[in-house]
Amino acid sequence: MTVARALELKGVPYRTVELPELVHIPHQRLRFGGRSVPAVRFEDGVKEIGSRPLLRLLDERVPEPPLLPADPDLRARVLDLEAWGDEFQGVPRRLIFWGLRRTSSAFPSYTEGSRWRVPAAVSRVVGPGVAGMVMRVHGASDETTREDLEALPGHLARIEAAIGDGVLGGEQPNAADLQLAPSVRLLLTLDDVAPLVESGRAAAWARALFPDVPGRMPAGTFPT
Ligand SMILES: N[C@@H](CCC(=O)N[C@@H](CS)C(=O)NCC(=O)O)C(=O)O
Repeated sequence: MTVARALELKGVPYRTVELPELVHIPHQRLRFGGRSVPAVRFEDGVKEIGSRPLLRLLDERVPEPPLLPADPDLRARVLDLEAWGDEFQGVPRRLIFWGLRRTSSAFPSYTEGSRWRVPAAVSRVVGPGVAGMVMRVHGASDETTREDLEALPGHLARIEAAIGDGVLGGEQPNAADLQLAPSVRLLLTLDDVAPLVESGRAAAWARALFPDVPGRMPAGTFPT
């Protein structure tokens, strides 16, 4: 979502290649020399992997609109938030797969619109196993779920403060907006967690930048 929005903001037409979860790791190694998505191959053959390196490269290739402020102090704060955002991705990622292992009926909602959409009947059977495997890849467990939920108010407070300071949520989305808003938007797909996010300005900011995100994890998935 981060890179797709950056391409759109820069007016760069692109085609999305969707890869099935887990199978993408060897594919990415072969094609991009790394194990993760997102990655981009430009028409001139230039390839890059990783949301942050990709946004730097996009600013070089298509300077307008810039994703980093010209003011050195603001730029440093945006880069700092973006770097934290790269780590913060792990929170919704771990929570969603922990939730899917427990509530596999939610799988189809997260694959809506995908060419790899999983029929409900199939996801009920294989879902918990797949979610368990993906949890291992991302280091998710009952303990990380507890830690992530307990740390969430602090993380959200940092985002709220940055919105309050105008570093996030400005007229022109910057690299930190594009990095953090998708993670907050994904947290809003978790009915148990959404009220926490809705209590501040982060929910409206994330929805404004990423209105349509598939996925709905029913309430009661996470222990009260
Ligand atoms: N944080 C990096 C990597 C993103 C990332 O972790 N993507 C996941 C998507 S599920 C992935 O491909 N993980 C595979 C792995 O790292 O094992 C970025 O923003 O580009």
